[in-house]
Amino acid sequence: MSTTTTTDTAFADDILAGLTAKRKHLSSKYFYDDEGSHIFQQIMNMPEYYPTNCEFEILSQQSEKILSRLNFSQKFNIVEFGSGDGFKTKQLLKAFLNKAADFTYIPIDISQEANDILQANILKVLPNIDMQPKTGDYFDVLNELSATKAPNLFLFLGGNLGNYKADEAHALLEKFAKGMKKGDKMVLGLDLKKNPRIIQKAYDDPHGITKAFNMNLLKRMNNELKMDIALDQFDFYCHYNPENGEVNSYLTSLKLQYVYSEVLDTTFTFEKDEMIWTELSKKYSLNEITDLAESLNFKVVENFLDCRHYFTDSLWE
Ligand code: AVJ
Repeated sequence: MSTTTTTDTAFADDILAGLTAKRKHLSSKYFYDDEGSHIFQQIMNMPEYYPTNCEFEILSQQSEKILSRLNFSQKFNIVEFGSGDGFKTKQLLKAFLNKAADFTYIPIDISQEANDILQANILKVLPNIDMQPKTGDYFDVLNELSATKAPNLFLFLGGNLGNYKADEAHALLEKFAKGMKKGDKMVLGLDLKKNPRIIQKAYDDPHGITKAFNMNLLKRMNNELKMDIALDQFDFYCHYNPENGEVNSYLTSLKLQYVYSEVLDTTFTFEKDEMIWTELSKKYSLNEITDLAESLNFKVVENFLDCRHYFTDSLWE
């Protein structure tokens, strides 16, 4: 995920709406300013945070198998939504090139800077790749591409879909589907249900890095909305519920407190122990994935799992 993609007013409006709601909430999409993206890198380096390593393993070891299931007989596009630094995608691209696959790699990001960094990273190891990064909105680029007749492989990796509530996830995939033509395929990275302790530890980490990731949003509000939130008066809490596969994360107020925002010209009240919901990270079963795909008129071609069966790169058609 890239750095701040929304205008300041959208940020201000969303925070205002979230903090005036009966059950307060803040959107995890606002975690990723420069500092937040840096903290997320640290999360991905924690031993407890397994998804990154799992997906790296899958793409390192099974990309040839993924390629063989595509059945594309002509030059195709690999279109990636939210590619980050390309660390994992590089494994797939490398394997595809080794098999002499003929494709154009089209990573889409709203941030020009993210695209520049990604391009430099990829070209360093794969200098001969045909790469055409697009800067802009996912769906604008999708519209552009739907005019071309080359087959497309869409990549939505990293388990990012898990941050969307069920109806939002459905709506997002529906929009992807609208930009796809017959024969196009998509690889979705999805985190799987597993021993609840493993999931709990990946989010409630002993290093306090995930806490810092959440608290950074308060820092961001202090800076951008001219607030004076006392960071030590908030704590972080998260909980994995194995019955519905949801990790829900919160910032909790340690006392009754009032915080003023100059930008919003509003004073917010936080009760002692009041929770501000910050993030959903949904974990799926393979059956749920099949149902989700079918509800959108997709077919699951194959699930590519890591050796521990913690994560899937699910190939849909
Ligand atoms: C980037 C959305 C996949 O939900 O696992 C990591 C973000 N939040 N630790 C996830 C995250 C807390 C991450 N995704």
